[in-house]
Amino acid sequence: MATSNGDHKSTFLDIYASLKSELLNDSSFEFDDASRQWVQRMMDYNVPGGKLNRGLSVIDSYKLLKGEDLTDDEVFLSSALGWCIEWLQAYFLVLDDIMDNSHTRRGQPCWFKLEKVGMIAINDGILLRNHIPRILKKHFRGKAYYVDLLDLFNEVEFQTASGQMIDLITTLVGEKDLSKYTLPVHRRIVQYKTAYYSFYLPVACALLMAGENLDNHVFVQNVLIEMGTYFQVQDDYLDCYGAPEVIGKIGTDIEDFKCSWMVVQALERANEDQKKLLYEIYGNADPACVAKVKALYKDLNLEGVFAEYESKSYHKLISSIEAHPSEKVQAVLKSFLGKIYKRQK
Ligand code: DMA
Ligand code: MG
Ligand code: MG
Ligand code: MG
Repeated sequence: MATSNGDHKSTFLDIYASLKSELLNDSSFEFDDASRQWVQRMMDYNVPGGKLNRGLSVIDSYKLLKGEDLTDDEVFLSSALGWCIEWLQAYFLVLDDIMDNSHTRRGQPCWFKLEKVGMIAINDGILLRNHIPRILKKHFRGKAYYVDLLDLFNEVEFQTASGQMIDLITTLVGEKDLSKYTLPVHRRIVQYKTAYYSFYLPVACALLMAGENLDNHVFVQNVLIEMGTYFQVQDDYLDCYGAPEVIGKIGTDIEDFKCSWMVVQALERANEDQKKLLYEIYGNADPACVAKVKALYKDLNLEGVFAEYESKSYHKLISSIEAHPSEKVQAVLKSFLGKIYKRQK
C-alpha cells in the first residue's frame, strides 16, 4: 500500500517518472527524438538528485493535517505538488549556478558546465519553469483550489526572483563596499531568495489541498519564514565549512563577494586591522585570499558563533511553534524543523 507511514520516498520517485513521461509527450509541442532526449536528460540531471526535503514535506504535511493515512489519489496529488516545488528549485538552481559562477551541484558538475550545454542552460531553466503550470493544469484543473495554487506559485516565484535580484545587486563590481553588509540586509535577502519557496511553499500547498484559506495562516507563514532564514544561515555556513563530498557543492560565497551570514558576523566582531584585511581581500577569487578570509573566520570563532546561533534559533522556533493552537499544525512545523536541525548537507 502506497500510503504507509515513512515510505513515501520510493512512491515519490515513481511519480517523478510518470510526470516526466507526461511532459515528454506533451501534445502542445511536436517532440522529435533529439528534443525528447535533450529534455529527458536535462530533467534527470537537474530535478530529482537533491535531498527532496521540500517535495516530501508536502506529502508529510498533508498527512499530518489530514490526521490519517492518505488514499492513493491523495498521495499522488500531494506528490505532484511536491514535484512542482522540486521543479521550481531545479529551475532556480540551474540559473543560480550560472550567476554564482559555481562549479558543482549535488555531487556533479553544474548543468551549464557540461560542454554540450553551456548557455543553453538558460533556456533549460525557462523550460523547467514552464513545466510547473503544465503539471498543475493536467492534475489540478478541476480542483476548487486550482486558482489559489497557481496564484501561490506565481507569488512565491516572484518573491524568490526578487530575492535573487537583491542577492546579486549587492555584489556589483565597482561598488564593492562591505559596510553595506549588515544583519538586516542579510535577513531580507535570505527571506526572499530562500524562505518562501523552501519553507512556506510546501506547507502552503498542503494547506490548500486540505481546503484551508491561506489568509488564515499568517502565523504559520511567519514561523516558516523564520525557519527558512535559519536554513539559509546553515547554507552560508556550509558554503564555508561543509565538506564538498557531503554537501555536493563547492562554496563560492567569498569569491562572489556575497552578503553571507559569515561575513556579516565577521564584520560585527572584527577589530580595525581585521576589518581592513577583510575590506582588502573579500571577493577576491585568488585561493590565497579565500584562505585568508577563512583563517580570519577561524580567529573570530565563527564556528562557535554559529553553534550558538543554531541552538538559539531552534529553541526560539520550538517555542513559537508551541504557541500555535492546533496540534496538527504544530506537528507539521515540528516535523519540518526536525528535518533541518543540525543538518550537515
Ligand atoms: C540560492 O542561494 C537561492 C536560490 C533561490 C537558488 P545560494 O546561491 O546560496 O544557493 P547555493 O548555495 O545552493 O548555490
Ligand atoms: Mg548559488
Ligand atoms: Mg545564489
Ligand atoms: Mg549558498
